[in-house]
Amino acid sequence: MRPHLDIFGTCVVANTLVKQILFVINVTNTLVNISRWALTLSWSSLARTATNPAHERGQVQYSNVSRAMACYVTRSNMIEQLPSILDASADPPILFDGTTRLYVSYTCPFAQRTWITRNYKGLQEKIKLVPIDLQNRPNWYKEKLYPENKVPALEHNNEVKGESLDLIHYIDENFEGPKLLPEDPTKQEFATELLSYSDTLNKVNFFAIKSKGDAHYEVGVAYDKLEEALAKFDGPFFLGEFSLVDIAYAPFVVERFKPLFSEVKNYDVTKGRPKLTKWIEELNKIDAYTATKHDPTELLGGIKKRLGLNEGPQCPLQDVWQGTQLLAIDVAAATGLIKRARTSDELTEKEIFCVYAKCLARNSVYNNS
Ligand SMILES: N[C@@H](CCC(=O)N[C@@H](CS)C(=O)NCC(=O)O)C(=O)O
Repeated sequence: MRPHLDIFGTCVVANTLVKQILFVINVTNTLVNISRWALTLSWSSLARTATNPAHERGQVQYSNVSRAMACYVTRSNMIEQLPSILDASADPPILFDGTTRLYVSYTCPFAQRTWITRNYKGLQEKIKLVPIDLQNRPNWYKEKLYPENKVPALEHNNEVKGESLDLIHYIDENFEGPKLLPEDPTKQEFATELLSYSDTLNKVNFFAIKSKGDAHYEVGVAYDKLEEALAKFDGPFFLGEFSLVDIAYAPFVVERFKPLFSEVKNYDVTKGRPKLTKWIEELNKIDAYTATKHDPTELLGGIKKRLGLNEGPQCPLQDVWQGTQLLAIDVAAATGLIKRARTSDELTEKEIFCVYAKCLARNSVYNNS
């Protein structure tokens, strides 16, 4: 009988053990579920704080936490299905029907500024993106919507507004979402200065890329100014925290100038500029921005083609065109002088010398070719 009792006893102990293990598993499961539920509750209430219109939020101000959450909300919305591009054959949307629309081109850096602003503020649902084919624009765009016929343009409250720098301010001030300009007056003043400098930087850069020399000096001065500006406040961005200023510069510097200078002029704009390097690194962590990036090969290919940089570094076609223009000026000047000489208008010695020198130069060019 004893062995039978032992087996029975062992079975009872095993049964109790199994029950205890099951109990522990159940309790753990319940705890996990409770914490998940609590987490969802706090995320969604924070998300609501960050994305609801100001009047729904009442007096709620954007704290650091809600600001961070807004990014989270924006991030989750980033998996946005981008609408197809409208070309000349496309019908217009029902204009001025109360829908807020942002007209862009996926490759336009000016439009990209407004698109990043919209994304960062979590306005993907509120502001509908309407991409336009700039090479084959629909007529209704100019005729019925925006006579300037450029992108970006914003259709809002029965009005159409343009100009990227005005629009990013407008979107920031008239829509909900995290504020993209700090309250601090010193920072605001600096923002105004930097936003106006962005146009200068663009001109200097495009000019330098098109020029035949290396242009490192002029461009270097401009990027030193940016490096200096990035050191003014504590943080990787121009005003410390991410703002409209970063949005104004990012599409140009990160995706266009930096790779273009590197490829066309063999010049690394970030070399010896650690703050600029860090700024680019940090920008590339912001989904509201990265979601607007375009395929770099296609983007740079398009710009090089427009700037006439595709024929190689010396661009012979451009040389020929410039030469032809110079020749035309010479011919016009010479014809003028001949006419004056024929009407017995006295030419100065200098004028005669000029004609003579030009003839000599022309002959030597022809003889050498
Ligand atoms: N100053 C304007 C410039 C906008 C602009 O030049 N957009 C270009 C595309 S990147 C455009 O629409 N070009 C068409 C055209 O000039 O006909 C802004 O900041 O919004």
